[in-house]
Amino acid sequence: MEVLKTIWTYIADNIIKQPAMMIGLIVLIGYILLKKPWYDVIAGWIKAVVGYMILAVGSGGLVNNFRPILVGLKDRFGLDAMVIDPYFGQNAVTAGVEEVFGKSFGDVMILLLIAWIVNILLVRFNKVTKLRSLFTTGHVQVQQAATAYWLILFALPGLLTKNVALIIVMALILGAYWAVGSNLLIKPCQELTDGAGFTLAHQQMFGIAINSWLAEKLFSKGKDGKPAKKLDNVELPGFMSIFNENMVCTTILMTVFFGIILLVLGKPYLVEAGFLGEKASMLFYIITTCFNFTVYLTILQLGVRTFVTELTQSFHGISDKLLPGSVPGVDCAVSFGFGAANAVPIGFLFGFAGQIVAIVLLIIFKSPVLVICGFVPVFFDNATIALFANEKGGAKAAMILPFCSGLVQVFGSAIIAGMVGMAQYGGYLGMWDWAVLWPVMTVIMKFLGYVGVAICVIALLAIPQIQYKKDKEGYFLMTDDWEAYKELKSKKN
Ligand code: ASC
Repeated sequence: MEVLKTIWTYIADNIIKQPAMMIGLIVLIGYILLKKPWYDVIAGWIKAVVGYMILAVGSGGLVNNFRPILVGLKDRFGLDAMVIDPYFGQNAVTAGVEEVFGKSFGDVMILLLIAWIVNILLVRFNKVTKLRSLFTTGHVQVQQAATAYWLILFALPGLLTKNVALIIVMALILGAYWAVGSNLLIKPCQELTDGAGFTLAHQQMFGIAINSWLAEKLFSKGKDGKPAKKLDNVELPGFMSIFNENMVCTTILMTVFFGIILLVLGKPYLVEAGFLGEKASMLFYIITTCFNFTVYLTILQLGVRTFVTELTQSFHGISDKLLPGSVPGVDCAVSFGFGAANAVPIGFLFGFAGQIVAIVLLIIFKSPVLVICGFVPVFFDNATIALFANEKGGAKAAMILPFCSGLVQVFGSAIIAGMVGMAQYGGYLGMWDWAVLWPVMTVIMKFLGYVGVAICVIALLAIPQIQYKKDKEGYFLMTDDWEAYKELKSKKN
């Protein structure tokens, strides 16, 4: 047993929790199964790992540079608030799970392994389950396993003394959530990327699906019945036309936005917190910091371009031989390499506006739990939602829907984290699915016990069945052969 645990810890720490190595391994296996010459296998593996590492430099740069600025607001104004951010959420679980439930964080990693096996099995038997996608984003799986662990222990405290039942219940719900959520986004991703052959496996999968649906239903046609204008087609007049260029647009928007926040934080605070040298120029500090946003975003997109083709080509090996009809589920940032580039900063800003409105309302109504925006939900969730909303419903959808997402991220997180007692440990995951879907499931399980667990799992697993019923011919074709799928659709229209 000890030996198995050591092996698992080694694999978990070095591969599963490291998306670059995980993607590399998938590419390696895929190309070997495709019987590619060994040098192509090695080259593909290197491009996949390096590409993903580049992506991680971009997204890590964004997170590490801009998260402290947002969190700084909390310190600057002495707010006793919880931060909604996956890393703060994970810290809260690590700090609190032992105190509140007498459980150790180590159990979370076992949960992750078993839930992932559930995901693989659900895809392996896709003739029955109709599930086609495999989670590969280990770092978010760790954060989600940690949060799910807490939520489920809160809902079903009877499981505290039943270790095996606990793991089974959790793995079923989490594994089903991974498989069903990423499966929901296969069609939107194929449409966004014109058949690149991946889906998203992240923290706002239901959020994207619901917002894409809303975008289509509410925004796809203007008042005159014509298709709504997409962000890429909005031609701005006069000096505003400089916003048409993505790099310029992102830089200006972010400089205004973070510039204001940095000014609000003020030089004395920035110096004291170690952001800025005492003699340094505030003006140039703002310019450098804010321009870095565009730099990291551009790096991120380069990373995506480097590894996506390798991943999707090699995955044919896996989907031919091991998991028929499946696609890999990847980080939401991968979608930033596609669609309207301006949707990314626009979604971020409107999501932020929504979060701020929600936070002000929490203060006005004297909510017992106060929230401060975390960079990861406000940026990665809302930028991604805007990207997909723009595809389906155009520019208006790309603004209004992220704004509403900002509201629900704050309200949902405040309610659930207050209810389960995570708020007092300073953080909650805060991403869309964890602010909306998981709170709903937690309440159902809290009130209905094991019946509630059954309802959640059955409801999740019913979703792909409904998707399949609605399009039996196209359902598996869209992952097997995108061109043939498009032909089928155009014939039908
Ligand atoms: C998350 C998380 C991150 C980011 C990253 C986006 O949820 O934990 O580090 O989003 O995955 O690329």
